[in-house]
Amino acid sequence: MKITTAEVIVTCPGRNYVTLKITTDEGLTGLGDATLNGRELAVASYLRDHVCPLLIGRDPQRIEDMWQYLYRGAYWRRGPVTMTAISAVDVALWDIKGKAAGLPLYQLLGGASREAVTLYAHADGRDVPELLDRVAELVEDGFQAIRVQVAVPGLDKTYGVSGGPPGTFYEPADGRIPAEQRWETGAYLDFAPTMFEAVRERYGFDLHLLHDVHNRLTPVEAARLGRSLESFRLWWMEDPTPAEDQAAFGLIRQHTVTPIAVGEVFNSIWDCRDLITNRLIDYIRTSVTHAGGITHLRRIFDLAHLYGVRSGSHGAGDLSPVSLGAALHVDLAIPNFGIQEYMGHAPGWDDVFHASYWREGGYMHPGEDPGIGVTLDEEAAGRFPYDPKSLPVCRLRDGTMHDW
Ligand code: KDG
Ligand code: MG
Repeated sequence: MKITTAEVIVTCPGRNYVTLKITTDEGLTGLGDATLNGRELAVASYLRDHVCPLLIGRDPQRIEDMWQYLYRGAYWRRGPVTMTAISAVDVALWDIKGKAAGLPLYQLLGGASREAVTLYAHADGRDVPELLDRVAELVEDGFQAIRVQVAVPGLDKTYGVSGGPPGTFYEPADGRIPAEQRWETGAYLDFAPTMFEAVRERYGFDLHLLHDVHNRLTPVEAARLGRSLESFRLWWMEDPTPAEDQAAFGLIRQHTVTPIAVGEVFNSIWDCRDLITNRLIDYIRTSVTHAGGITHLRRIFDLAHLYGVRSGSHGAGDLSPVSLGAALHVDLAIPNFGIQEYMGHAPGWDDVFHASYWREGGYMHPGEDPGIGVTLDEEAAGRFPYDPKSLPVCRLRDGTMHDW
């Protein structure tokens, strides 16, 4: 079998998505998600200009060799743009392999280790009563694990708060130029326990609660937050500090037993290694789209398994349905699956993408179609042209740049 074409499709059915489509001389096609939110065209160019020409004529069945060829073969390697491009090729080749075998991908990964994939959904509120209403809707819908985010009183905008119904798409902001948000750590640290207190008071401890700090704290502030939330028994506290400084997690760990999840911006096993092997985190958030595709993500999860760390893949709405489909196959197969983020996709996504995956309450399954089970209607994709957007940036009250 040989690759005959490799095309990049950029479309915006509610959000911008970049999809790689690989076709073979046997008429099989495979899709991979190449979306890097707010930097979509950088990956599209990396693929079109530097990667696609290398694929033509190669054997799509040699997935591991292709991965090594694109990773080791590039002197300027790693980084989000390169690794998102490699991920897309890898996922598209697994899609082809599944179709060639006539099997859903999870069967090629060793078969199902569970009946379905447990999800966590997003609830947010402009205040605590609004959060409680959103949580109620999700509980009604069957979710047993919910990420909760509430606007910090006194701040104009808080990360993760849309004020809309569950799954509302609050990022990116308005256009090419990033919106600027203000941040006040003290107000957040004082306020955070009150939202968990309210949810626990209403729902007791049957519901799993998660929270994304989104890199806003210093290590000692994160330690204080983790400790202040211990009695609410979170499933995890995500990205408490920016993960460039990995030794910081040792400090957080010394002070709190609130579980920690990190890694949605990681691109390779090298980013994850120290946090995993030093047992500084409990969940690794790497995704099939940004951490080298199925081939590399499995390697990360295998390492994590040795150290009792479980998966908790990033699944925000800026990762495409192709990404979600691929993630569900991995989630179903690996031994150390933890939880899968589920945000859903903007209304209209299914005009462009068709998926065999299905959801029942708080569970999903990738379906039984051969390969990944997600297809793209190119004619429909053409009706939703690229719409340039940027993620916001964040400053402290005095104007100092901070982490968003
Ligand atoms: O593109 C950035 C988003 O995917 C990110 O802000 C969402 O942190 C996020 C999450 O946990 O879903
Ligand atoms: Mg996050």
